[in-house]
Amino acid sequence: MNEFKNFINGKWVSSSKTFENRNPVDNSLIGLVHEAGREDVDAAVKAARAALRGSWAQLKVEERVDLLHAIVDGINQRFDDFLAAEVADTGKPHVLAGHLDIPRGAANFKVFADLIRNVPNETFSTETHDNGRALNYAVRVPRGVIGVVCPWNLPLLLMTWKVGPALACGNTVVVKPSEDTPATATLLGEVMNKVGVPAGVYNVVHGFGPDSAGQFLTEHPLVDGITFTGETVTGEAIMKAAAKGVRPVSFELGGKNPGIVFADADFDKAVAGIARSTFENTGQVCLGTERVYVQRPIFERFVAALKQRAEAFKLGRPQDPGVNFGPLISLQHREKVLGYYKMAKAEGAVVVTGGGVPAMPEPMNVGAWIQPTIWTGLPENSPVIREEIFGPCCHIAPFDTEEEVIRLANSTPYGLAATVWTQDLGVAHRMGAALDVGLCWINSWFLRDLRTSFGGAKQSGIGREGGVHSLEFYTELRNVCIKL
Ligand code: NAD
Ligand code: 6OD
Repeated sequence: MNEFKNFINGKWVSSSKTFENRNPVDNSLIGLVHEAGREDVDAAVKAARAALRGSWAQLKVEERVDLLHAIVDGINQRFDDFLAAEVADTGKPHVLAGHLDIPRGAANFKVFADLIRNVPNETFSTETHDNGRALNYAVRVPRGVIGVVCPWNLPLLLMTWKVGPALACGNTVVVKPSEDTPATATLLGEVMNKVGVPAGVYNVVHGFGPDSAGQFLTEHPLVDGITFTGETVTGEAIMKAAAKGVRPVSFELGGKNPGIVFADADFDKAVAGIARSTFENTGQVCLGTERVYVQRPIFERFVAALKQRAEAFKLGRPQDPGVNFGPLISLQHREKVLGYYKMAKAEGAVVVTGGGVPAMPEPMNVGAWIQPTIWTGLPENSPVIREEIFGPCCHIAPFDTEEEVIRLANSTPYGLAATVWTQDLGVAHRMGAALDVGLCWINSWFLRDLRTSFGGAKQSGIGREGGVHSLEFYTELRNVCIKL
């Protein structure tokens, strides 16, 4: 039986309380997770604090950079273990985890290791009242102990997206992985020890949110900043915890992202692009498209073509050849998504395809499988169009003018991402300027350059991470002023 223990100060720490970790493909038991109590979280935070002032602080930047590169090598050497662990936790196809999750898990350390060597600092020469001069220069110092609270959809990728810059900037971390995906964060502890990252720099505490490790971590007074990816409502709870002690937060939250297809778009590329943005990772991508707006002249043709794509997905065991569609993360999440499937029907949606649970052979028949689903015909005020579902589904509506689609796209409290399909450069630039989002992809989706800013507008987040933008949260800027 696998056991996922807490990783505190470089050691594996058991707990008297455990919970089950199940594989969503067939609901089989993967292992038992040791749930951290308040005292475990306290020990992890104190270990992180000691390393922050001790072993980690004593390293030169070059030595830290070398260690980050060693972590990259360590992940790559155990690529198959990370792949197997991520696939077992999430049920996602091998091909997806092998191309996206695990390589990005390694790349997130490399990009910030490379960046930290080349951070420019500002200096100002100032005239003084006595006709002398003063020199101002900025020093970046680590923020401190960072609490990292993670979701389950891209577990290693999204965790390292935070741990990479945090460590590069000289911070130490306590990570709380999602209760649904404890494996890769745990495995990373083995890599940290193997490559010689000092004890206490990287810690992992397992558990849930409220009254569990998530709450204990975010409430801990010795945590200097909290970076969180997850639901907007969870962000609100964490923000309350962070208010005590006025600790800064960096939030990547929910979305209800529009996909906009103009009549002049390259039709086949637009269909393929929207199929990917709607259905990749079984729709469990924060950047995913759940509202599609298609210009009227191509509306019917587009709906038919997307239906064909949705019906062509191959569901099955992650490792089987050709499989490109996995289950949802859990039976519990499936209940939530099916709730929206039922609501869409009750509200009179035309169910273009899907709408339920597919027939799967044993033993997958008890897994968290769901059909890719497309609707049309719902009013814009339907909860199906307004609320984040986080499943493999979208509603498609026609539009006539640019002004109309901008109004529709922006009429939500979220503002994470948009994908726009057009061959008109003028339209592309105007949409980039008008859409109220943190990320606007034109003729593409989830095309990431890790040096660019990442984050959401409105209720989709606070702050930006990525490249130099990560320095805003992971360092404090100190100005030193010297009277010459
Ligand atoms: P979630 O908010 O339910 O949980 C995320 C993490 O927060 C988990 O580790 C959970 O245990 C913890 N948590 C829950 N309540 C807590 C509390 N009160 N205090 C401290 N920790 C708490 O999110 P999820 O279901 O794991 O992930 C799906 C959500 O994440 C979706 O809304 C999705 O849009 C969002 N997401 C956003 C981005 C982004 O970049 N904007 C990326 C991925 C996922
Ligand atoms: O690519 C990234 O850096 C990133 N944060 C992706 C988020 C995906 C959300 O599910």
